[in-house]
Amino acid sequence: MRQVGLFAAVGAAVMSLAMAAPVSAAELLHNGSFESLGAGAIAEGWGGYTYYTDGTHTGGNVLLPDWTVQSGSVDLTNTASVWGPAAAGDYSLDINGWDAGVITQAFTTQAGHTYTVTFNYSRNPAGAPDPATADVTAGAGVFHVSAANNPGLFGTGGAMLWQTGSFTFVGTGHDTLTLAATVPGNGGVFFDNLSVSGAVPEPATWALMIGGFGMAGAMLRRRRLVPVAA
Ligand SMILES: [Ca+2]
Ligand SMILES: [Ca+2]
Repeated sequence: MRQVGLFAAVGAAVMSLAMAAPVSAAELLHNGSFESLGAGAIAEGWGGYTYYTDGTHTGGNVLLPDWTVQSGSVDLTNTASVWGPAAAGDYSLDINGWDAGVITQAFTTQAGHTYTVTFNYSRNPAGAPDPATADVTAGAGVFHVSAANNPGLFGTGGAMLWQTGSFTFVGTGHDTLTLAATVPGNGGVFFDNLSVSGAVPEPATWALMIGGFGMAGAMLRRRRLVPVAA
């Protein structure tokens, strides 16, 4: 019983150290590639899916999974449509649904640690303004997307091309990623493949973890030397 208790105590100590350490390159975002449509989502007449603030689109009452539509509306479009191919998977997002959309996703960060936001962006090949613009923000970090009508950079209908955007921000403990259209209308900047990657452990944290494992091993070795009571 004492042996089991010791294992449990050492295990808990090591686990708490491991949990205190930032995980290298951990993905903090969910549904950043817009592959989850929401249970019961039905494609609309034009082939895609429009999500509104009240969780509705023409095909049914379905929320955009893991994201909150704060204002306006956004579209998800299929890779095989005029609004394709997607940068990753089968779907990508037009931040201008039937009007300028704003979506957010909140996540937990470690205060003072630096995080990296990466994403692919393009423009609606069926009538986006020139340029289509949108802002990606997280903490004090911001990326102003401007996608001009340039087929060399963004392709054409059914043959979309994608560019990569990236910026960093310092975590405050609880942060929010926001995608916001900054032009009106039903065609805007396209997004796909969004990622917020976590902090890399600092040398001091690694030393603490390795020390913890070493201490656990020493405690177990010492315990083995004590004769077991009959
Ligand atoms: Ca995707
Ligand atoms: Ca649209």
